[in-house]
Amino acid sequence: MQNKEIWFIVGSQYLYGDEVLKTIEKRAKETATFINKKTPMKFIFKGIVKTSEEATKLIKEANYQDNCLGIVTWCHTFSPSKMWINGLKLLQKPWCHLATQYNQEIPNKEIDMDFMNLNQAAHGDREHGFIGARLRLTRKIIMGYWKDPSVLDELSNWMRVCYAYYISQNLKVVRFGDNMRNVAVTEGDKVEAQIKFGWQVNTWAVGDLVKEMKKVTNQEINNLMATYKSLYEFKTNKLDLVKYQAREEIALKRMLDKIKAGAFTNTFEDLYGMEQLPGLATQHLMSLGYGYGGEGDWKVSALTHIIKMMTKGMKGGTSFMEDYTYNLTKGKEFSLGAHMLEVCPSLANKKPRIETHHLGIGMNQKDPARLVFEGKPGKATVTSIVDMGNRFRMIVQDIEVVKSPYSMPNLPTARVLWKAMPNLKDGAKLWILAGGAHHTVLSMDANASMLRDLAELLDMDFVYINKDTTYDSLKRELALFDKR
Ligand SMILES: [Mn+2]
Repeated sequence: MQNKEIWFIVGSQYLYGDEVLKTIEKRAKETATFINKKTPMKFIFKGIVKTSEEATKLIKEANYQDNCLGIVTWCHTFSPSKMWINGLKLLQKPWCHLATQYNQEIPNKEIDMDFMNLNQAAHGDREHGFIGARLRLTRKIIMGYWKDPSVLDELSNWMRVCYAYYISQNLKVVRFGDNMRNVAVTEGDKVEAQIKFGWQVNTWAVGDLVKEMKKVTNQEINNLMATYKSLYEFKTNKLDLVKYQAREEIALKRMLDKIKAGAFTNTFEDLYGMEQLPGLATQHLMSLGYGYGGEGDWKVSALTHIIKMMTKGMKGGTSFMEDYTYNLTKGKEFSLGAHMLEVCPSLANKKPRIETHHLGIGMNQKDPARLVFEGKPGKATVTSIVDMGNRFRMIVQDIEVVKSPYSMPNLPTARVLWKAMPNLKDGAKLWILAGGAHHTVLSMDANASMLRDLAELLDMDFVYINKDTTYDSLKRELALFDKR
């Protein structure tokens, strides 16, 4: 992410004379230098645009340069928008309109008509905003003083979204085995997903993975076992079962890296030649940033990877998740999320334990080793992508992960307990109404605003269930989507 670039393009015109343009250039450089230090990507000043030709040339260049992941425009003065039309029509990278101005305050004594002409972002932003709206272009609008921490936060998050968009456009997903038999919500149109999101979703034989597993050496397994020992607490003495997961992890990683894939799926219905469903193996791979989806769910696998990349370096955690069971007691309404095995340890509240247990479901011949832990408390989102036939839909819900009052000593899997917004009863009802899946990405780093921006860039419908969402408002929103 640090090596990628966001280009800063400043709009103006010749009307105010050379002095004004020189001042703007000086200030634009100062602004770019400041923002560059406070945000996760390189923020590079690319020039003052004064004519249609200049705008078009810069935007073509932004499209062409792989390292440029988006452009930020600022109208220090009034910049007539007809000169932006030809350029913006060609724009293929994310666009942010930064509505800011150089000075924070109106200088009471100094202000005169020269000052007004130099500092007229309020004027310029409206002209610039109109052409974005008129061209029906997807754009992020950030308004506020450029040194304000909240503006820099918004800008940083938007840069992360640009990175997520870039990751999405280049993502390969490896599927071992097909979708779980008869399941609908995990299905989808892979061709449309590649057109819209860029995802290349392809299948690979489980037998190829087994072949790769056979090539893994004892030395490689011992090295990974040492890593496991440094990260996790061993609560089993069946080391052979754990070593088998290490073998699976090494083989999986090797295949993914060879193909340059960032995400994978498998299914307990197709484990030919394997003794265990990858549990610990998948969990550790997720903690390294790989996406995962159970039961062939390539949509959630891709999304797990994208959100992990988008939130790289942030402090929370992100995982593949599944809604399992409820606590419906009044005043203690919770959702319990988990999976058979595969929850990412980035959500753990303390050192995860490696345990081995029987897993009745699927083709397991031996007890799969897995990480068991409880999720750390805090605000989070759960996100699902479903295929509605003519459109993809992203559904996001705000949740709050709580410290569990239940120790659940017989539950042999990682688990996360949360309160859904606006409350469990309405939250689950709204989720069901919108058609959200049981598989989600739970993230303690990605907020709804980032996910909304991502959904918009990827051209899908966005449903946000939060503390203020009502049944009536969501009904109306969904009716609008269905008209598309
Ligand atoms: Mn599942």
